[in-house]
Amino acid sequence: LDRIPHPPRRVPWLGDVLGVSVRTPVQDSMAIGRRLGPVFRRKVLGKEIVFAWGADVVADLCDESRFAKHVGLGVANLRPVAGDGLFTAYNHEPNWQLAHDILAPAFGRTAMAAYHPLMLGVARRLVERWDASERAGEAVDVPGDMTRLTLETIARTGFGHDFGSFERDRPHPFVTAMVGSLTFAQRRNVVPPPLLPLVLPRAARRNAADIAYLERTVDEVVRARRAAGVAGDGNSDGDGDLLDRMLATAHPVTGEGLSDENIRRQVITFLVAGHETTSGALSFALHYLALHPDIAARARAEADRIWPDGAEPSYEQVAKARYLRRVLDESLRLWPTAPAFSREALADTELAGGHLVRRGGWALVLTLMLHRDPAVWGDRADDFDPDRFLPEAVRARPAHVFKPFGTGARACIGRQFALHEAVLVLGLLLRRYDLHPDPGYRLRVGERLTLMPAGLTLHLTRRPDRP
Ligand code: MNH
Repeated sequence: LDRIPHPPRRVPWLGDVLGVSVRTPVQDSMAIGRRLGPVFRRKVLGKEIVFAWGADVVADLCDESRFAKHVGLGVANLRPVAGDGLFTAYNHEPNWQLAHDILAPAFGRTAMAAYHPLMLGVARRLVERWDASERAGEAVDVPGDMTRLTLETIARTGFGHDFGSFERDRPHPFVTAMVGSLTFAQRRNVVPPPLLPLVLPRAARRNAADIAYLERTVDEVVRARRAAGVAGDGNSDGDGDLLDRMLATAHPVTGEGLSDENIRRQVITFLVAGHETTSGALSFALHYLALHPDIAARARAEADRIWPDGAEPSYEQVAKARYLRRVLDESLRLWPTAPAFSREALADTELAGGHLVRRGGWALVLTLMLHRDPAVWGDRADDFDPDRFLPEAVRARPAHVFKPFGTGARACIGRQFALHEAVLVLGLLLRRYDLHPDPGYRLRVGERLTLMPAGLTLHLTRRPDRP
């Protein structure tokens, strides 16, 4: 540990607090990491945290034979909300494997094809809203509207629930409560938990109320489904949506099902994880498309080619939008909306650069910086260029340098869901509108464990030749 560089001025007791911002911890770490190099440490309240972003070190940390997910920092701080739900479960908790086995088929091809018409239906609601803004000559609130879209999408496809986000002027209280508890979880990294009620009494009370609201909401969703009748026959490849599977499916081998308390944690997990990061990814992509008309034109030409005459995209056609997918990948490279993940050593081992790690020792992978490592991405790594994801360019790069969805057994279960939804929506929007940036807007990235372009608005004009 002694060989790993840390910021020069350490304050007794508090550690490396100089220059630390509670609001943007990941972007702060990026600034520090640029100075200190591919592996560095920061001491926060007596806890030494090792950060890694160099491609060779991260490749080691992604080696599943030596490392596994570590539930630490922000993820651990979400345990009061998400408990042993899939995202926050410890590797050794039996509910992780059980829920993974029961829910994985909900993200297979057959299930995804069934979500497609529901996703289209939600996208139509967004288009109605954007049409109205366009007619009124008003700018659209991109993160706000992408959050409406992605929340409705996961709620309807996964749970048959309608939050009515498009009928509301303000965010749904579920979103407000979620943002509150994510922000609080982020703050808990810099205030020791026992002190929280003392230092932030109002925030701690607010957080308890937020969690209670999230729980009441999901309990109501589950109650309504039980009352309406659960589909499926207890067979893991049976039909039904995510909630049906949670309620009715028994494990294919053991016959075990999820407990009521665990289902509550899974529903919160999926409603949050299933929309927040996709919303950010879509928002960043729209930001870059508006700034780069040439790239938008190429993406639009592809959308026009795949879906001519204003026809509605079919499930299979979405996967054919390779350029749109590259736009999305490039947005997730520059701003991976889940900007970090942690890995712990399964046994004593050594990292590239000669750093020894003890069994149980862990490091935070700064995906945000890995994705800009000049050794991999060149000296123009901060520029937006979707052609970095041309197949031959991808093949020329080493493995483990692009990790927006994490890695290994605990990587994102919703990856295909997010990519399908995002490509579909970007295609529909580009086909219908020209996007114009607000000339006064400078990208500001807000953090609440996840990343979001703060205050992003766009002006729209309908394309004249499009129905
Ligand atoms: Mn998602 C895990 C990023 C969309 C549900 N997700 C992860 C991890 C990352 C991630 C990174 C791994 C975290 C870690 O190692 O600690 N997820 C994303 C991004 C998007 C995304 C960038 C969109 C873009 N995620 C989605 C969607 C869903 C979802 C959509 C659900 C429909 N994600 C999850 C779940 C996990 C997860 C559940 C936990 C999986 C596990 O540990 O088994």
